[in-house]
Amino acid sequence: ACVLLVFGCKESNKVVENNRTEGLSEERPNVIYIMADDLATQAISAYGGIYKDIAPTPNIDKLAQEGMLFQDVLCTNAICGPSRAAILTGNYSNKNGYYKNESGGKFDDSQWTFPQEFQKQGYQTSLFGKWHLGTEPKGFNVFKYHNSAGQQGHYWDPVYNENGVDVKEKGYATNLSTDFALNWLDKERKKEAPFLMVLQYKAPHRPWEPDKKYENLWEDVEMPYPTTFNDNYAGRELTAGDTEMTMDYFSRRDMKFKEPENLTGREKIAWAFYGAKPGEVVQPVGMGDEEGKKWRYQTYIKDYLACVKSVDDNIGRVLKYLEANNLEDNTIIVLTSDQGFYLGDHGFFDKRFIYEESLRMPFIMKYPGVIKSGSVNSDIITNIDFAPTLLDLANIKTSQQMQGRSFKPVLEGNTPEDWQQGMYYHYYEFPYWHHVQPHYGIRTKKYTLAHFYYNIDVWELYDLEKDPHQMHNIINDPQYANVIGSLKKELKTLMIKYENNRPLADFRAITDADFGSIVDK
Ligand code: SGN
Ligand code: CA
Repeated sequence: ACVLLVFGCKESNKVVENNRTEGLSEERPNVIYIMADDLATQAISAYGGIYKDIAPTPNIDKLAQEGMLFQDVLCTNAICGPSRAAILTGNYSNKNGYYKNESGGKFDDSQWTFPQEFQKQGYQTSLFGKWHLGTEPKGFNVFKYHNSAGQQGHYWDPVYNENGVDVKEKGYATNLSTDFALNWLDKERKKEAPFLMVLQYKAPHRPWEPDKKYENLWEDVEMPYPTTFNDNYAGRELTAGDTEMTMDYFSRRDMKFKEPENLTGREKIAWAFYGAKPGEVVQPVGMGDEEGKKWRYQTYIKDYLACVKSVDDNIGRVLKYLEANNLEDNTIIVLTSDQGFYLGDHGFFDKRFIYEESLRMPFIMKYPGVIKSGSVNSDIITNIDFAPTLLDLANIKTSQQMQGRSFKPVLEGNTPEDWQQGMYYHYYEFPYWHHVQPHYGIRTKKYTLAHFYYNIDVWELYDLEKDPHQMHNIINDPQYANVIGSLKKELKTLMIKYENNRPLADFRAITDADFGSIVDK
């Protein structure tokens, strides 16, 4: 395949029409897949929201202006490893086997993944940044991934595994991962072949450590509060009301308390994580409850948004590189996150719930000539649809079975008539971290219906048109009896379709399969 590509097409990677070989057609665009970790749509100014003026993201916004911004890309299991596994395989957790982060297990890497297919079809492939599947990445000519803290990585002086060897680097992770990526683009890859570059930032994941230059960006500013900041969880006491992800659960490390000197390894961990358990609250001495809650939110949101600022800056570097090297026209750029995140919404941080802010993934795609610039789409798309779409756009045919479906027609502005009108969600991890009850459910344009089942039996229904902030669980409202009936039917149909229509005991057994604990970290 590479030989063909040399034909006068250097950087454009277009195979000359009459030199086609089987399996290849004329378009061989490059792909840059950028995924931040725990990046919420609320933190991206292109999506609007309360921080858009105070903490704008101009480079991500530029991508949106030149491409398509997706309003309803949803995560099938809103947590890191499981989402990544779903993205790589195009399959739900129950098919790819990676249900939970804290399984102590590993992604079954004997499975097909989309980067392997790109590589097989003659693409130069690379991965930089976070991998977090407990394995060594497959399908990449070159990789350099975060290999400390259980592959969560560190913000400062992180250890990366570079093609099988651990290397400790000096500097700030978001900048470093971009340096490695740009270096590969510029100096290392074979320029006669098209490329797939996967660039996955650790930021803005916990513990939200900003680059030095952004540490005090908003010192004198009081950040706005989300509408649902003071949610009292009425009608959801056993679900949203029984978590360890409210403003009460920030640790000393999160709140940037200064570590005492002379602590031993174990003591350091105990000190840093104080606050993350029930009953432990971290705030300056003398602060009252309400003031303390606000103070914790302010510390958190400023650090979080400062981490996002570095992500945005570094995306700007990538865009500049493409521009300067005449790579813009034939390169697809994706910007997404492994799931959404709560930025004080419902009084939370973290993710996991089917509730909107963690379910919704930022997703922006640019592909000049194919995607109309400045377009916005609101079809329901999920993270298992990414792999088939990218392969489709690269004209790679595969016999691999994926549960996801290509949304290439959506990108071209022609949503198929039979496109999905609802999506199936299922989260399995419990109780660590954050004590969120395992649940499954269906999300349509109008409703969210969920069943929380581990050691409770609670159904919830939200009317997204009347109650977009999901404050009113209307499962017992007789007016919705018919709606509930038909949603339950649709949910069942999806569970059968995705081969996950199993007894609750089976799901609970998945949750119970061994998991790590706070101390192990
Ligand atoms: C760590 C975090 C949790 C977070 C999980 C999962 N705790 O355990 O807050 O929910 O990662 O994140 S920390 O204090 O150790 O940072 S994920 O991105 O891997 O899903
Ligand atoms: Ca994540």
